[in-house]
Parts: sequence; C-alpha cells; structure tokens
Amino acid sequence: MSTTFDLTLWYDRPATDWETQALPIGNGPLGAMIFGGVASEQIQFNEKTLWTGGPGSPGYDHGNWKSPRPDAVAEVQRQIDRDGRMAPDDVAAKLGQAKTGFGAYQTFGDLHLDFAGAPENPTAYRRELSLEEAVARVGYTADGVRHTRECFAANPGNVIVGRLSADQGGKVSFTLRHTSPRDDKTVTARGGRLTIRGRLSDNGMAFEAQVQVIAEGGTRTDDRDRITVTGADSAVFVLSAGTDYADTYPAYRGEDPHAKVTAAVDAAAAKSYDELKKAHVADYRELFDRVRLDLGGPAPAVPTDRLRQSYTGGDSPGDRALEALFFAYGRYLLISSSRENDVLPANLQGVWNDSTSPPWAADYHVNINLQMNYWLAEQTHLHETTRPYDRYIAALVAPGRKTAQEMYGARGWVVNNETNPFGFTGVHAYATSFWFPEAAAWTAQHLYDSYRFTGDLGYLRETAYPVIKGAAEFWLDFLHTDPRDGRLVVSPSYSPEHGDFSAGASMSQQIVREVFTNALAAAEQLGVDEAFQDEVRAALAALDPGLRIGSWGQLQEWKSDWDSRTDTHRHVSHLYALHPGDQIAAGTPEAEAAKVSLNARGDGGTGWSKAWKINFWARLLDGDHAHKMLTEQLKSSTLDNLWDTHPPFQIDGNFGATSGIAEMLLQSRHGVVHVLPALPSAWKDGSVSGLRAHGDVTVDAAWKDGAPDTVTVRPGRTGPIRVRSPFIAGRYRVRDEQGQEVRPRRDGDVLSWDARAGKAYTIQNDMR
Ligand code: FUC
Repeated sequence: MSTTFDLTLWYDRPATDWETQALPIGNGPLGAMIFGGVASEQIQFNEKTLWTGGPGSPGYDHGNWKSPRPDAVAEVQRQIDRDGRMAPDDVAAKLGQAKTGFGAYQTFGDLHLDFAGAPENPTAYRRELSLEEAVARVGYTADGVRHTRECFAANPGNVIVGRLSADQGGKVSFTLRHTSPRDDKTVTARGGRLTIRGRLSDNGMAFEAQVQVIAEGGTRTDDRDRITVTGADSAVFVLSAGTDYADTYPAYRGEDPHAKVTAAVDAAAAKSYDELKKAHVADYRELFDRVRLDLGGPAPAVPTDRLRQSYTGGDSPGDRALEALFFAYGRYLLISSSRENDVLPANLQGVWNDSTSPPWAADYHVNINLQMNYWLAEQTHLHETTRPYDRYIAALVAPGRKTAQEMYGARGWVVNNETNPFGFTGVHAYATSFWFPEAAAWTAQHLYDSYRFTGDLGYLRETAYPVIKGAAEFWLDFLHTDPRDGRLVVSPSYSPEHGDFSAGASMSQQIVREVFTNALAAAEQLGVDEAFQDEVRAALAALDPGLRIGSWGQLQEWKSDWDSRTDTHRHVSHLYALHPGDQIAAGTPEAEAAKVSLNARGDGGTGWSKAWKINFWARLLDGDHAHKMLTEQLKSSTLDNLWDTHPPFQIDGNFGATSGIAEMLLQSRHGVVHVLPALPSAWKDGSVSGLRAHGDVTVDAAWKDGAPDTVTVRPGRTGPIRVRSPFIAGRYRVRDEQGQEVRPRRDGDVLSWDARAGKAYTIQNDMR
C-alpha cells in the first residue's frame, strides 16, 4: 500500500523565522533547523543533553525542601478535611519552595554558510523536507546555474550531514562559521574542521561540537574561527556534538565529549556522502515505512504553507493531503527526536530549541506533555522510540525515592508537575502547577501500555514493573482517609492547573486506581510480591474511583459537584479515565457524562488541548467530532512548518494529533481490536497499514464510501483474538493469507477466533 502523493513539506521561499518557517531534522540526540537562505544558509542545531541547571548550578536541591517541614502536609490535609477546599496560593505558601538550579535546555548555536556574491533574484527556488527520506533540500537557479543543498541527521554514526552542489563545475563557494548566544565557548578552525568547545558557566557542563568540511575541487582554507571553500564542484560538511551529561543520580556527569565527537566526525568524514545518506535513509525508513495512511489525493501542487492556509476541513483533496501529511509528520518528528540510543526523551520542543531561555525551559512537563509525546509511539509502530522515555522515567526513581521519603513520608518514588534531566522530583512555588505527585503514576502508565502492545514479559519484568511498583507503593503510603465517606483519597489533590485544592479530585483518583490496577496485574502476571499484591487489593477496594456524574449530567472534575457549565479550561483532566486511561468505555453512562463535560469545555484550547480532544472524541467513537478537533488544530494551532503551537511552538500537539488520528482508525482497549472505530464522514475512501494493537497485533484496513472494505490483522502471538468493526454486523468473509476460509465466532460486531502467530487474517466486507 502506498500513498498517492509525496509526503513532503515544501515552500517557494527561504525561511526567515525559526519557529514558524524553518524545517526540522533530527536523529534523536541531535536536531537542526534549516532556513534555506540564498545569501546565507542558517542551520541552528541542538544536542539534547545541553542543559543548564542541576548539580553544579548554585543551590540545586532537586526541588526537595531545603529544611524539613514535619507537619506541613498533614496541616494542609486537616484544613482540606475541615473546609473542603483550599486556595492554591495558600497550599503553595505551606508546601511550595522557590525553584533553584532547575536550568533550561540550551541551543548549541547556529552554523552559517555565507555565499559571497549570492544572486539577488534566484529563480525556481524550492526548499523542502521529505518525510519519506528524512532529508531537507534547498534548490535555486542563478546565472544559469542550478544550486542544490541537502541536509539530514543520521542516527547511524550520530552526525548531521550536508552537501552543497551545482550543476556546473567550480560553482560552490562559501564560508562556514558558528555563532551562539553564549560566551562560555571557544571556536577554532584547523584542517577544515571547526571545533566549538566550552563549559556552561551555570553548571560546568562540558560541551563540544565539531564540523568537518570536505570540498571536492576548489580550495579550502581555515581562518581562525571559520572555514572557506572557493570554486569547488561540491562540498560536504559533517557535524557531531555531545556533552558530559550522564543520566546517573546524583552527579549527572560522565565522560568528556571530546573523544566521542572526534570519533563520530572522523568516521563520517571517512565515508562518501552517498554512503552516509544511504545508511541514514535505510535506518529511517525501517521505522517510518511501517505505517502508511492514505486519505485520498493527490495533493494540489501548492506549497505547504498555502495548503495549510487554505485548509478548511472540508471535502477538498488538499485537505485530505494535509491531514495525511500531518499524521506522517508526527511520526517523522518522533523518529527525529527520540531514538533507542538517546539518553533523554523528546522534550516540550522535541530536540529543537534556538534559545537559552526557551518557553517552560523546554523541559519535561509531566502533567500531560511528556506523556502526550509518546501516545503515538506504540500505536503507530514506533516502539523503539520509547526507549529513552523508559530510560528517563527509570532514572527518576532514585531521586524520586528521596523526595517521596523526605516530603511525603512515603515508600516508592514520586515526581511532581515538571522535571529536568537532573532528577528534579520535588516542588517549586508556582501555585497552580507546583504540586502534582500523581505524575509518577501517570508516567508509569506508558510502560505498562508498552507491555500490552508487545506482550514482552522480559520487558515487563526488568523495565516496567520496578517503576510501576514504586509508583504504586508511593500511593499505598500517601493516600488519606476521607472523613466524608471513609474512602481512600488523594489529599491534597489538585486537578491540573485548575480550581482549588481539595481531596479526591477525579483525575487523582483515576490515576491512582490505574497504577494500582496495573501494578497488581503485572505482579500477578510475573508471579511476584504476594504481600504487595494483598496490600494493593485492599487499597483498591477502599479507593474512591473518581468517577461521578454531576448535577448537569457532566463527569465531575472534583469529588464535590463544583463544575461550571461555562468553564473552557484547556485541561480536561477528569476525563483521564477515557483517555489516556481506559476505565471509561464508550456507550456507558460515564462515557455519556464525559461527552457532556467535553461539549461544555468546547472545541477551543491550546494546541495540545485540541490534540487531546481528538483522542477523547475518538474514544467516544464520534469520528466527526474527532475530525472537527483535528480541523480546529490544523486551522488555528498549526504553524506554516506544521509545528503545533500552544502558542508558542510546543511539540506535544503534533504527537497528540497523530495519536488521535490513530485512535480514529484503531483502538485496542478492553480486550478487543476495534478497527475503524471512529471514521469521520469526511474520509470517504482511504486505507491505513501497519498500525499496532494490544497483544502484538498489526492491522491494515481499507474503506470505501465511508464503510470498511477490508481489514487484515497479523497477530505476532498465537492465542485468542477478538476483532470488532462496524461491518462485521453485516455480511463478511474471513480468510487467511492462503485464501483459506476461517470461521470465527460472532457476537454482534465482534469476531473471535484462535489466531496463529505470523498469519494474516483478512476480513472482507461482503455487503458490496
Ligand atoms: C502544562 C500546560 C500548559 C503548558 C505547559 C508546558 O502545564 O498547562 O498549557 O502546555 O504544560
């Protein structure tokens, strides 16, 4: 199956703005933004571990209280028990503490390639980003010469590679130099190699980047801090970068980056450009090509910025093309910012940041944002991209245990609203976001979900379970008995960034219930920790589940019926149980109540909020409303380079939207592989291949005239399988890949049979 159009973002003029126009490439650890200028090319680049803050930064304390506050939490709990609520400022005054040494993600600076005597009026200008190959290109014609540039970030060898060429000999001339907003570095040029090296004055972190310039023909000269190529036929540059960051508590430092960066650049410089590109494209395609989405086409031949500007969410082929491109872009961005050999996961901006003080420090917000970054990973067949996420969460356990003990008097581990690469697991002082101990359990959700997708027991035992168990242990110790009804509740509890503190806000309860349920299921599955299992069972029985239907039919956000019908807050936290959780199934009274809440919240919000709403409506099996939210996101929360905007640029919305589209096409909650559960009427004909479902199942589907046509499921494991799709209630036929008819049991629109690993079962709609 293949798309009927090119998955390429393209533009007919250079970018002048980093955030909205430049195009991102990345290999996980390294990222770059390409502008495509004619007189000067700007390549802003990043290395994901280059962070201020943490050890070495004055006063760094992991967010743990600087001195003990023995009764502070209990005092807040007593006040909430007495008054039912407490203002965020009052809680922050008792439990908060000013942030010190949190730090921020840093730009590594910019490479500039200056072209002396560049033409004023080039023709046939085009800059593009091919999502099929993960290669950025720039081309233009001047004085009868066609100039072309290509740039890509290769995971094999950890390098960013660029090539400049022309269709006539001797026409490639430029000067390459580096700039950065920092003054704690030196730049030297020797043998065609630029070396940028320094230590962050904030925390002493060592950083180094090297760029080797290789010219074919012409001359190459070093000049202090720049390298000039004159009259070459073509030229290649190879960049690598690193720091001495390590994800090990408490020092967070490892080896000096010099040897590694030198070796990476030496190795790449010894290869031909074609070899490097071939290895890169093969590596990238191994991941990217697993999934294809075709919503019809072909795309009109207009640049991507105009395609987006003319998008209405209506019936035009251009609209379908943009939606399919946006879906593919989410996968591209994840592959480009999170790879198996990465130390850190994708942050609020993936791996891209041009600043020394980016919005929210471009950190790891864990009251939805980091989690949202990975919602698409398993569903869209990018399991490998979750490794740095797993690694990062596991690295929070050690500092998180100290915070749990010191601040909460609890076992297990905890992290609050936002964190950094240095185990910031405590609190800060900003009243509406400083307190969110539920984050640890929420971050652990993805690990259990990964197991449900792959069925990999080794992963469950070694990687997921220790993290999940620790997150559950924390809540075994820190739950509070609600004097109102004797149930176990979270207190103080705060529905993210909204309202007052209280006891037992819905999201808090839903998250704790989920981590208990997953911890128990995992322990049972692994046959371990019986005493712990008993403890969890007892707590689950006494736990308030946080699912209440309120006076106007809404799902309550708090244990008391405080919801306002006119509240359009961007967080819709009380619907956690619908998505990303799975405690609410479509068609139940709670799902109907979720619908009421969602309608009241409206179709607005920040980019990520809209993306979340695509997922909610898909889970409610309302494809048209899910599509409406996608439309809203593309119309008003997407930039010309198709980055999601909060505003400002924040990458979670890209990832959340791709996840939402996947949820419209396939869901696998509650033990059923549900194919095309929320197909919108705007998507008349199309196909998708390679999506993943729980139980190690890969799914392809095609639809015609708005109805499923064929569904193929490929189980990776032998055992019972249940498949649901609307057309199964009618006439259908099931065959294996040899054309043999399979006779499953049917119950309404659900088929079940004993599937064999490695086989492909195709269900054909016979109603046509
Ligand atoms: C959450 C959101 C904000 C923003 C920030 C990075 O706290 O409430 O809207 O996305 O993360």
